[in-house]
Amino acid sequence: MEALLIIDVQNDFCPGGALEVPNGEQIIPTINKLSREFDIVIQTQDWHPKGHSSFASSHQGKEPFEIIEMPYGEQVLWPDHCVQSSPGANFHPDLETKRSQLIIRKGFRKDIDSYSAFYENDDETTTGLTGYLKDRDIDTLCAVGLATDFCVKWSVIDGIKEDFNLYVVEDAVKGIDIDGSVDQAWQEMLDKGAQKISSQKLLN
Ligand code: VGL
Ligand code: ZN
Repeated sequence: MEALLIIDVQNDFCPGGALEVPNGEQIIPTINKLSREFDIVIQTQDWHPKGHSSFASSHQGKEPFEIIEMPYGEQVLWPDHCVQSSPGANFHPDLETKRSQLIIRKGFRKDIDSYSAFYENDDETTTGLTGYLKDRDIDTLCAVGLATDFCVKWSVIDGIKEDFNLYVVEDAVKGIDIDGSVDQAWQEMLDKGAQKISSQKLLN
C-alpha cells in the first residue's frame, strides 16, 4: 500500500508567514492534485508550544538562524512559528485536507524540536507513525510539502531507516535554503535511497 505524506503545508511556512519558504504556496495545487489520486493521505503539522526551545526568542541574545548546542545535538534557532492554535499553525487555506486520514502533530514537547514525521530531533522519541503505517500495511510513501531541507529531508531519511520505500516529488517540495541546504538535502536523501519522482509521473 502507498500513502501520500504531506509535510507541514502551514501558513507560517508560506509567504507572509513567520518562517516563510520562498514560493512555498506554489506547490499547493500540485499537492491537491496528488492527494485526489491517493487512497491514503497523511499530513504532518508543526505544533509548538509558546516559548519552544527551537525559538531564538527563548534564548537570550540569540537571533534566528543561529545554531546552538542542545542536549541532543545542534539546533538551528528559528523565528517563533507554528505556535499551537495560532493562525500561523493552520494549514494553508488552499490546501485540500478533506481526504487526509491522519494528521501527525510534532514539536509539541517544549525541550525537543521535531523535524521528522517519525522521530523527534533526539532521534529516540517516536511520533508513532511507524506503528500506524505498519498496522495499515503501508510500505511506500510519497513525500511532498515544506521544507525540503528540514522536515521533508528528515522525514524521508527516517522513513527509509524504518524500512519504507520513499519517493520525493520534486515539483511538490520547496526549501528554506540556508547556504545550499536544499542541494545538500537532495544529496543526502538520494544517498540514503530515496527516489526522486515528478508529479507528472504519479498523475499519469
Ligand atoms: C520546519 C524548521 C522548523 C519544517 C519546521 O517544516 O521544515 N523547519 N520547524
Ligand atoms: Zn518548527
